[in-house]
Amino acid sequence: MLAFLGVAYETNGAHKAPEYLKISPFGLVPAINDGGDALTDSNAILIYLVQTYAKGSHWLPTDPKEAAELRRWLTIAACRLPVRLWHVPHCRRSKGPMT
Ligand SMILES: N[C@@H](CCC(=O)N[C@@H](CS)C(=O)NCC(=O)O)C(=O)O
Repeated sequence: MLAFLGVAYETNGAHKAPEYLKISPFGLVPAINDGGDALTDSNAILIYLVQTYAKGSHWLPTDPKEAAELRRWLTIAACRLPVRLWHVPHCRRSKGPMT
């Protein structure tokens, strides 16, 4: 999303490192630190990025039906896909499906 929006960013692959755990206490990705403001969880991050860097763009529709469609796919990605992927052996995580 950052690349789509043309926002410069740096990545840090050490998601269990003490510095990263200050931003993301559960040690999960994604998490961002935007000018000192830390934020975790993909859906929250996606909406924050669009509202901050692309306000009024097509990425976050205001039409109720289009907004509902967006929320539907965000929900599917966050809730249904991880549970479905749990049944695919090579996608299985040691801690169980994401909830
Ligand atoms: N609800 C969180 C889920 C975050 C999550 O489970 N991330 C996984 C990767 S998709 C992770 O960090 N796995 C590394 C680990 O468990 O150590 C979100 O949507 O951001």
